[in-house]
Amino acid sequence: MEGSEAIRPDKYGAAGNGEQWKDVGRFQKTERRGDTFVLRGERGGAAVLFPAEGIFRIKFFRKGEPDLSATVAIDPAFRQKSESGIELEETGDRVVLRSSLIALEVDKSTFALTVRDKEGKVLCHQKSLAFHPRSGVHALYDMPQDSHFYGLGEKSSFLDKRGERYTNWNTDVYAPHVPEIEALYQSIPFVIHMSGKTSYGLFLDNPGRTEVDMRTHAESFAMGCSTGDYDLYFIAGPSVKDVVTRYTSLTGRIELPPKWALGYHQSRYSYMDQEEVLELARTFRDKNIPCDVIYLDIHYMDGYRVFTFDPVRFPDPRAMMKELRDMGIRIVPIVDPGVKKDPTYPVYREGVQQEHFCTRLEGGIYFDEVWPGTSAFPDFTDDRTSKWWGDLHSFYTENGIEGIWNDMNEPAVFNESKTMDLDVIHRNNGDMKTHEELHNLYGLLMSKATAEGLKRQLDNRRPFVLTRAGYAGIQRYAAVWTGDNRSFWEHMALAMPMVLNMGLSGLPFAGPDIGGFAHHTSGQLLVRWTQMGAFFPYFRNHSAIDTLRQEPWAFGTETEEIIRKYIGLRYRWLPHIYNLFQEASMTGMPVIRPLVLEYPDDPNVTNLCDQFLLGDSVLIAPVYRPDTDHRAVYLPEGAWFDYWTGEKLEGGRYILASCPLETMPMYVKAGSVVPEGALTQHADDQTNGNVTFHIYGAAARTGFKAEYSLYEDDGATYDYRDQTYSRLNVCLEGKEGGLGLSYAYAHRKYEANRSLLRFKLHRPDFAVKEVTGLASVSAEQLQEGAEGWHVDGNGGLIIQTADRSAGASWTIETAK
Ligand code: MIG
Repeated sequence: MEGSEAIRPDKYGAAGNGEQWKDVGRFQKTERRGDTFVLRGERGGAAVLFPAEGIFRIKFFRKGEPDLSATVAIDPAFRQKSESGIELEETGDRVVLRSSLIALEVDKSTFALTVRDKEGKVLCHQKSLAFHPRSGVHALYDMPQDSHFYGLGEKSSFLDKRGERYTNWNTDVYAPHVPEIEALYQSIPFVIHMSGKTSYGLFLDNPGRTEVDMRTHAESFAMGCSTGDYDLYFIAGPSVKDVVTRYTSLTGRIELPPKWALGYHQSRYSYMDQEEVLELARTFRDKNIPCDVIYLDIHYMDGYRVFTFDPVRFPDPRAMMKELRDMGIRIVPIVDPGVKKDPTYPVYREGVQQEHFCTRLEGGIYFDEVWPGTSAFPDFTDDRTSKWWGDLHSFYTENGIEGIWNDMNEPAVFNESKTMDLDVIHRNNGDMKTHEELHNLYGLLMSKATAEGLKRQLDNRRPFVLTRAGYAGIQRYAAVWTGDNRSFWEHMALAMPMVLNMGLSGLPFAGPDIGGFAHHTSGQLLVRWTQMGAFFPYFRNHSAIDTLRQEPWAFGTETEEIIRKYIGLRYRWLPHIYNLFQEASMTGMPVIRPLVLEYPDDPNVTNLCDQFLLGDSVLIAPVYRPDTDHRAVYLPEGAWFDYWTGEKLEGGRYILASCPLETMPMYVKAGSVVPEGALTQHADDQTNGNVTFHIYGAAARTGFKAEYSLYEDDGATYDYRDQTYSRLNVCLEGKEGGLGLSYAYAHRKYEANRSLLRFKLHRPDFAVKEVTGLASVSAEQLQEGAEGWHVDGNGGLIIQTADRSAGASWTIETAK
């Protein structure tokens, strides 16, 4: 394979100094075209645009005129967009472009770039940028001693990427997922650089092969591409959160998923026939283990032909689907891109006749080997073909299917290069490109076509798409699972930094195969992995053919019991998890977060990735080693409550947590609120919408405040876009002589099916005298649904009330 070889900095010395590499040369002049600035050098130059506040785009070109087109990664609203009001300032030795938040300075003699904030502080310095005469562009950036790196999507190794080097080239890596693997299934050439208290992001929007190297040079990091343009977005902070917010405004945010997609999913390569699938579903229900989805892997198809069911194994898919739906279980079938070469197969025939497949320049379809044997590959770069592919999904939706699993879409091919030949041609809506130039877009475009097709067919219901391959912006179309991991404790641990960095890369809806895909899991590993998975955004147990079965009951009753408990916990926590997804859809903030996102000033957490936060206030510390009943947990500043024992713990230190097999350490921050719903067997069961707001560490002093804003909707349709949702605000506030507790609907166009709301104050720092306006009731009366307040054995205060649109407020009087 040719590519980044050509730009290996260790081969050619510092970029721009080698014989072959040529930089832009001395600055010549600036041309202003409306809101776009073209900076010309002796050789080529760069166009600069300001698509949004705190972001500029600089696209380098070798000669002639810059091409300002942008890839599908960029939200359409920001393609070619530039803000007005940019000031241009030219002095003897530099040109400065000044926007409201940042200024870009170009050194006239070297074309080096310096980015400063409003105060003039240097944020980023691009020392050099050079073109290789054949192809490839390479740039070096300052890397101070205290630099930390995050993002980069789906990569192995630890959270902080300093000292690593990665290639972005979507690759089907069955094995091994080890630290030295530079490329996996997803490519997100976006890196967050944090130095001191300041962070910024760089997004190199190039869907060919790109490289990010934070290892080779002592004081610089490098970002380069092998083909195509150096199309760079600088994204200002100053905090990592600011960078993530801006990056996701540029590349888009997730759509609110259907609630069922947030439940527990069960998969296997493969559940072989209709009866096995039904039996599996019945077992979940018999055993009272919640489950929303069963996956159909490749064996469901007729000779691996996509858009077919095997007539022997699945003689009546519609009846199967109906029976499953009555149990509250959905089917998500796998769809690979390869279309079997078979002149009697309608999809193949139509594809050939309507010219939907990738071709050679010289003419003729590109064929290669995948599961169905010799296959052709749809050219999703053409909107016409994507529409065709999307429409084909009516085959599934007419059978009651609302979710699709896209696999092998790197694309993976059974040949030496493991992917499509680089000289295959993509029509690309008239702007023909080679596969080498567009490789990393293939998976994204397939999932985009799928999501858009499903949407057209689902009549206002939200679809679910799961993908293995993707590129920046994939979050707009699909959730991502991290491919073929193994049932190794090491791979369970690896999933934490991987999924956390995916979250920082705009991709909050992600997760690994729980229990591990290849190799054989054990009861203990499955328990520990399920405990962790219960709090991961995407929660699916999947395993490979020829491995031990790993359904929740596969290892006996003790492990089954613990797994049931943690899957149940996931369902009880769904109101909170759904809320976090809603936040992610609005702001891009990840659902699970590395501690460094919330505690950026704490030097202990810059590379902490064996524990994580769910939202901003729940700390999850999975156990990822065998036979372990204690582990170290770092509690950041503030007070924390042990979720299991209620014990209050001071943060800013390490503690040793006890963790027998049935316990995964979890902590809730003092002053925070976690809503919990009823335990259901599937996420779209709306029969009991009662919610309990758990409030931790209430303090009877002015200044204490705990708040929560609960978003709710039907969890299934797009009606929320027409205001059909509700927002319930809860507030507990310390004041003179007691505390005020209130709830109020800020918006209530959707009404959850419930009669009661409950508030539980865990370990308040006071004793309760009374709650004005409410009766004191017994535990039994609470059980029966009475309104009132009650203090339990641990001193916790429970307040139960009818759910009223008008809301209510009470004063909690404390005993002196
Ligand atoms: O070459 O469809 O990552 O989840 O079970 C293997 C069979 C193809 C790879 C996926 C895996 C899936 C498997 N697929």
